[in-house]
Amino acid sequence: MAPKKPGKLVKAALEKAVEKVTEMVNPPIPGAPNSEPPSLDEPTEPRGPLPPKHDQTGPETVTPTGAPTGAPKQAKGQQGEYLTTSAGARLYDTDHSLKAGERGPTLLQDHHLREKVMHFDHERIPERVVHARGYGAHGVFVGYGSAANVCKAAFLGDGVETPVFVRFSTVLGSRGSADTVRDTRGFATKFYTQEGNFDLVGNNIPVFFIQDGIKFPDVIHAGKPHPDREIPQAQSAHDTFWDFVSTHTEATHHVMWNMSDRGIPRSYRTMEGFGVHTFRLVNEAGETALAKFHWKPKLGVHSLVWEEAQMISGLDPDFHRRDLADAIESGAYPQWELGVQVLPDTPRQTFEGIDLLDPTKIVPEELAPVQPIGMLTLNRNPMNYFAETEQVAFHLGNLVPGIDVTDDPLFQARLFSYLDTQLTRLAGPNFNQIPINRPHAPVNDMFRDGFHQHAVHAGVAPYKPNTLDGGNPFEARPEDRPFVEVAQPLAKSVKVRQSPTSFSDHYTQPRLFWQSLSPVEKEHVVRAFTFELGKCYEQAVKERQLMVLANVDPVLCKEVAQGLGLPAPSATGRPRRVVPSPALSQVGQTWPTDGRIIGIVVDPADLDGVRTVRETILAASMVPLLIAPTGGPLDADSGLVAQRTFLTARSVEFDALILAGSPPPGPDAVPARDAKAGAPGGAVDPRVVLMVQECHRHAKAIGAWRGGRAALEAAGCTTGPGIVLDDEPTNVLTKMAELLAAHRVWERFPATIS
Ligand code: HDE
Repeated sequence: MAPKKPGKLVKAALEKAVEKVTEMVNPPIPGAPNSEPPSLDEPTEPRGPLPPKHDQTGPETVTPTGAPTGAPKQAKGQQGEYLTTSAGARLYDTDHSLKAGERGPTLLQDHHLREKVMHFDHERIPERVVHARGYGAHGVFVGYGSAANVCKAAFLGDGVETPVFVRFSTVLGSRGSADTVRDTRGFATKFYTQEGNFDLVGNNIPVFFIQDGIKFPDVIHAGKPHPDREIPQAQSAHDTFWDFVSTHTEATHHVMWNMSDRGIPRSYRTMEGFGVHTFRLVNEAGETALAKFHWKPKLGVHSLVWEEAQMISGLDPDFHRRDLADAIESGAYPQWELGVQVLPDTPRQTFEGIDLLDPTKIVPEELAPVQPIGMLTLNRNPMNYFAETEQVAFHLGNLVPGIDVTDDPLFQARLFSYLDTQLTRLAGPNFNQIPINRPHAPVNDMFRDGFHQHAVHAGVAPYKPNTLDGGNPFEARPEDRPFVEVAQPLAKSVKVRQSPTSFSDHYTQPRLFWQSLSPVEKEHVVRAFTFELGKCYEQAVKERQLMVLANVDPVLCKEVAQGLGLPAPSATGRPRRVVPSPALSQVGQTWPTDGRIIGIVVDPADLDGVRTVRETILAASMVPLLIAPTGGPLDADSGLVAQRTFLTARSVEFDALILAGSPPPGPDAVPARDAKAGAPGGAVDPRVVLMVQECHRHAKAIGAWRGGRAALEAAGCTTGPGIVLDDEPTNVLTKMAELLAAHRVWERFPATIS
C-alpha cells in the first residue's frame, strides 16, 4: 500500500517545525548533511546543484600540469539542472529500464541502464594495503622563517603560506573498520609548495617496528587478520602479531608506544606527529644538518581509556573522522606546530651515542630541543571523500630543495614503495594528475601517455636533448633552484645483507620510554599488554613476550605476568641505565579546551540554567550536547533542542557531563525497550545513572547543580576528585573547564605502580 500523504495543514505545521528545528540546531551543532535543509516533499522545480557546505572545499583548480585555471572549485563537481548521461545527453527517466512491454524482457539497447550499472559495478578501487582507514582535511601551513639557518626550502620562509592536504589513518584495519582501535596512526601531509609538492608521511609514534624495509611485508602480515579465518579485524591482540614481535625484538620500542595511551588517541586533533626517519637539511650556503620532524598539537596529546575506545568502536566507529570534520565545520580549527630537532651531520651520523639511521630510536627532546618552524591549520573539509581522501597519493620522494633523504634502510625502501603501490591502487602511472595530487608548481616532466592521461601535451619532442621543441624543457641551473641531492660521501664498504651492530640494542630505549611515563600511564601499559597477550591462544607466544618485557623492565614484566597467571622470567642481559625524558609523558600539563564536548542532562524546570551553561560552553569554543528524555524542542519558546535522548546518548560521546537535573525514569526506561535501562527501580532514569557511572570510571569531569545532585547520589558519585557540585550553573562550568584543561581526572584512581 502506498504511504499516506500528510494533509495540507499537518504538512505546513511539519515544515515549519522542521525549519525551526533546523534553524536552532544548524549553526552551532555541526553535521548537517548539506548546505541547505531539505524540504518535506521531493523538489520538482529544476535548479542547479547546491553549493558545498561552508566548511567544505575541493582541491585547487589547477590543470594536470600545475597551471592555475581560475575556475571555482565547484567547477569540478556536477553541473546543470538536469540528469544526463556521462556524455551530457539529458535523460527523462532513471527509474525504469527499457523493456519490451511493461512485463516484458529488458532490451539490450538500453544504453542508460547499461552505462549506469557499468559505472556502478566499477566504483571501487583497491584499498591501501596499509593505512586503508583514513580521513583527510585541507589546510594551510605558514612558515616562521626560523629554519632558514638550516634549511633553504622556500615554504619554510617567514610568513610564506602553503596550501596542504593532511590524511590521518590507522594502519591495520580495512577501509570500513573502526577508528578507535589500538593501533599506530598515520599523519601524512602534502605541502603544495611553489617548488613542487613536499610530502611528510609520518606517524603519531616516533619509532617504527622494523629497521629495514625488507621486513615490512612480515610485520604487516603478522598484524593483519589471520589468513585462514580473516579475523580479527583492525587489531593487534592476536597470536600472529605477538608471535612476530616477540621473536623480532627490534619491534619492542614501537610496541611499547602502541601499548601506551598513544595507541588509542582521543582525537586526531590531540596526536603528535613524527617524520620518524632522520632527514638531511641543506641551507642556502650548502651546509647540511640532520633533522627529525615533529608535529605538536595545540590541544596537547590526549587519549581515550581502553574501555571507552572499545565501546566507541561499536557505538560510533567513525568517531575520529566525525570529530575532525565537526571541529572544522564549527570553526574550532585544529592546529599543529611543526618543529625540528637539528642534529650535526657527522660522518658517523650518530648523536649522543644514538644511531640516527636506526628508525627504532628517538632523540630525547631534553638532549635536542624541538625548534618550532611553522604552523599548520586545518580549516576546510573535503567536498568528496573518494576524490580527495581516497585518491590522495603520498610519496617520500616528493622532496623540495633543502630537504633530502638519509641512508636509513627503512627510508630507502619507502622511496621505492610509495610510487609502486599507486600503480595498482590508482591504476596507472598518471596518479599525480588526479586533482588532489596535482602540484601547484608548473610541471614539465616529459612523461607521456599511459592510462588516464589528462594532460594534452603539445610539441613533438618529449626527449632530451632536442632542438625540435626549441630545447624545452631545460635543465635548471643552480640559480633556478633545482633539487640537488647532497653529495654525500660513501664509506668504503662491501655488499652485505646485514645491519650495523649499532642497531642491535633493542631494549634501552623501550626502558627509557617506560621510565619516562607517569604512574597512571604505566598502569595503562601494563593493562594493554595483559589484555593483548591475554587474547592470544598460544602459551609459548605469551611466555616469549614476557621474556622480552623482562629485558625492558622487571616491574612491567612482573605485573603483566601476574595478570596472565604466568611466572615472570628474568632479564637475559644487564639493563643499561637510562635518563627519563619527561617530554614522553602526556599528562601533568594543561591545554586549551577548544572543541571538547560536554553532555548536559537537562531539567525542564531549569531551562534558564541550561541555556546559560550552553551559551557559555559555545563561547568557550566547546560543544554542548543537550540530553533529554525525548527528542525535539525542549519547550515552546526557549529555542533549546534536545540533541540526544536517553535512548541515543552514551557517555563515550562526551569529554565531561553536567547534570542540570535528575530526571525520573522515562516511559522507555525498561529493558524490553532499552537494555541499558537495566533492572527497574530507582527515582532517577537508569540511563542517566549509567552515564554518570561511565564518566566516573573513564576519569571524566562530572558536574551538577541543584537538581542534579540526586542523579550523582543514585550513581554513588557525590564526592572525590573531578566531581563538581555547586548551586550556580556558571560556577560548575568554570570548575569543569579547569578539569577539562588537564584532559582527565587521573587523581580519581591512584596508581599502584610508581
Ligand atoms: Fe608506509 N606505506 N610503508 N610507513 N605509510 C603506505 O602507501 C611502506 C612506513 C605511512 O594516508 C602505502 O600510498 C613500506 C613508516 C603512512 O595515504 C605503502 C614501508 C611510516 C601511510 C607503504 C613503510 C609509514 C603509509 C600504502 C617500509 C611512518 C598512509 C598506500 C619500508 C614514518 C599514507 C600508500 C596515506 C602508506 C609502504 C613504512 C607511514 C604500501 C614498504 C616507517 C602515514 O606504499
